[in-house]
Amino acid sequence: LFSAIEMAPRDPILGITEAFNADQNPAKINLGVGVYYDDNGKVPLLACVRKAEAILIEQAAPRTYLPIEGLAAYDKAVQELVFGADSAVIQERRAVTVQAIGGTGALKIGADFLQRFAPGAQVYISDPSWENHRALFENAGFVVNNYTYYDAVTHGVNFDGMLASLNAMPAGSIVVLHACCHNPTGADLSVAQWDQIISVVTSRGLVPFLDMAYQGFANGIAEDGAVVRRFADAGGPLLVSNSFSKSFSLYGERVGALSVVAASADEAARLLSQLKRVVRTNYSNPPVHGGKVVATVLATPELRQLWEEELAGMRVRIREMRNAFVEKLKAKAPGHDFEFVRQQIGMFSYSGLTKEQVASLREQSIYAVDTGRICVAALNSRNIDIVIDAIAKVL
Ligand code: PLP
Ligand code: TYF
Repeated sequence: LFSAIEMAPRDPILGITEAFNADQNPAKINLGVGVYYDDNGKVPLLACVRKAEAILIEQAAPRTYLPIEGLAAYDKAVQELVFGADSAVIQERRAVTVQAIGGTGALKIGADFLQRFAPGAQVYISDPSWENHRALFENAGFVVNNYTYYDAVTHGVNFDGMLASLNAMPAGSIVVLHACCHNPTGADLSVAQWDQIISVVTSRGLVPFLDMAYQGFANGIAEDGAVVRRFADAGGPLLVSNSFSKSFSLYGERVGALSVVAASADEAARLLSQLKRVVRTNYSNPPVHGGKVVATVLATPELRQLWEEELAGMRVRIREMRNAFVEKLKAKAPGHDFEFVRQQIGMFSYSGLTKEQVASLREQSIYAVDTGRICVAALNSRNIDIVIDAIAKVL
């Protein structure tokens, strides 16, 4: 039965971590995977999370099954975070939210749900996008296409190209959009550009699927979430996957959610029943701990305040690293212009480094993605000079 099975290709990003882990050089640096490290090079355990966990341990609650759609307090808190507590979609009970196993799980529930009710639609993802977007929607049975997004010359968005792509899609197509902190490029749309995108998506009858894995890492929690609210206000169907892996530094707890906006409360109830069916036939119900931690933080004013401060700290530190990267490279490699790294936003930068240059960096035990994507959130005051020297050398 199994003898003819071939090796599956490695995940291009997680494969880098495997190679990094196997590297014996104590000075190795991993700029591959999208994980936030603090200035000591450690993945932080946020103080708001520690405090919420202390409360939960004190409660010593039994570990019963959660409902299929997850912890009610979590779903409510997520919905308010994503859409705003005073939003029309919440007031009118048109939004449904199910807890998911990370942002990936949320995308998967959404993909399976759409495949059931829009099997003929095609999916469009940005060129380039997070690698898993394509695989995930293909696995759910969709044909996946690219829409124009990145402009390698400006290191920003090819906005006219993106609009042209959207205008060429058949009505009913599913468009996966990065709500903020585009992965892998770090190139985001401006507020005015989003307005145009929302208008085209709505008027052409496209189905927007917003993926928000980095809320709070661009300009702030409310600022980054504003695009979701504007889509919700525009009417029409809307799917939103969100993840707390990065914003709560809870990667391994797998905490995310899928929210879907319906046309009416009645439609929303029917959608929820179908989403629950997808969950039930995949993993029955989600895990308890991460959802409780996030729900506790979001619903407890002091902890929520602390979270917002800690998230702001991560956001500011990444921005400092962008500035340091640009300034230091300007000094070490004056013939090269990396000013665009300052304009890019979130954890990543499409640095423009070629595959060959990335390979040369790896010989110095510095790991980046073949595409030239580097995780700016993995730079710190101790490793940045080593990275800059190595980049200057390969340029
Ligand atoms: N979507 C994007 C754009 C991402 O970069 C990630 C990164 O992990 C995810 C979804 C998945 O989130 P999670 O790790 O919570 O599954
Ligand atoms: O893009 C990244 O690095 C993060 C982490 O299959 C990640 O989103 C990468 C690959 C993957 C799952 C998560």
